[in-house]
Amino acid sequence: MRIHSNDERSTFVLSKLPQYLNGYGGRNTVEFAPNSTVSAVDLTRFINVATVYGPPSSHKVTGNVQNMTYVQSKDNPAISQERIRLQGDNNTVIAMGGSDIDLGAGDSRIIAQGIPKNAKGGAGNDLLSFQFSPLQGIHMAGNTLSTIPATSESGHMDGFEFVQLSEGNDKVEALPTNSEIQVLDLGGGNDTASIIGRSNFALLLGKGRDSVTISAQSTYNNLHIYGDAGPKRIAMELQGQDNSIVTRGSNNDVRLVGSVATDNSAALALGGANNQVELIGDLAVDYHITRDSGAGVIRDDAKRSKPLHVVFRGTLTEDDIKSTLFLPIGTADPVEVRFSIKNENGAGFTDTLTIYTWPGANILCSTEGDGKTFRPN
Ligand SMILES: [Ca+2]
Repeated sequence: MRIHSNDERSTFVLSKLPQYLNGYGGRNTVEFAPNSTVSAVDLTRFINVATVYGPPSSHKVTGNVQNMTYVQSKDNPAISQERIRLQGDNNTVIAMGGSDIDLGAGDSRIIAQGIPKNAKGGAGNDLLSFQFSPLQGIHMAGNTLSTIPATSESGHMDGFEFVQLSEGNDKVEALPTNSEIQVLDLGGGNDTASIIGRSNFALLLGKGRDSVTISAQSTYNNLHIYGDAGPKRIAMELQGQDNSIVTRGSNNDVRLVGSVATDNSAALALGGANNQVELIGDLAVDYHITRDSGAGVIRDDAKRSKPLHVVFRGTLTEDDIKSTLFLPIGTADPVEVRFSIKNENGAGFTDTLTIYTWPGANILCSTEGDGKTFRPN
């Protein structure tokens, strides 16, 4: 059987697999009829077809295709046994839970509706997305995936550089230290993440009231956390260098704990006002602050010998900064260093950063506006 169509947007409803089907122009769709008994689908038989809805009885899907979306049939529970083996770039598989998918070479994605039994990204940059999944939470231990709360649903994943969660309130635990994940995107919503730190990794918190714990099982560097609007509560155990936390909303609560095993460093740029930072142990911190940052507080536990570097960003110059030092009254009291930033119209100082630290603490300041470096007095 050979089928040709000249329509811009055609839908072909098939009961059997054609020798080939060419949709020509437009974005064409292939569907299999509910009574179709096709058990193996070769996607290369569909030319100029953007989307294929799988047959209800399929067990095997293959093809070296590009820019194609394959949607698993929802109607047949046997579909959870489906084996999908693709090659090529920019393909999308919309998969029900339990499926067995290998995206092969090329950059492609799985939009998962549940935990896949087996998901392989293969070579290229691949995305495993739970953006539209009804799951409340995902647990990743090694390369094993399971649900939170725990059910019998579990699966295997590897070869995914990007993992994406939903716009709802997600929960994610652990992170496979032996996987290729570079970016974990929690999406919007009030998310909770408990993650083992790994190098060259970005955690995107999106909007919402998120709560994150990063623990260290071994040294890691270049772990970066980005938060959009909404208060973030972040506890991070550092064991390595060049890590960072950047947020855009106010009322963040950040706790950094430095491991004794390594030199530790992190840069903080917390958006908005009323940020609370706690520094535990020996770690170098660059704290970035801008005008209109409101009040912020840094509490230092005194064990740190590495510098705390306050970087005044934007047009701020040394003349815009006033520092005040309050010496401790009792031996158990901290030194208080308070920075105030001059208003834009020059009428007084308002936005303040208060640092509670200890005598001898290494505090350094610099301004972007005039490029000066100074110490508080
Ligand atoms: Ca989310």
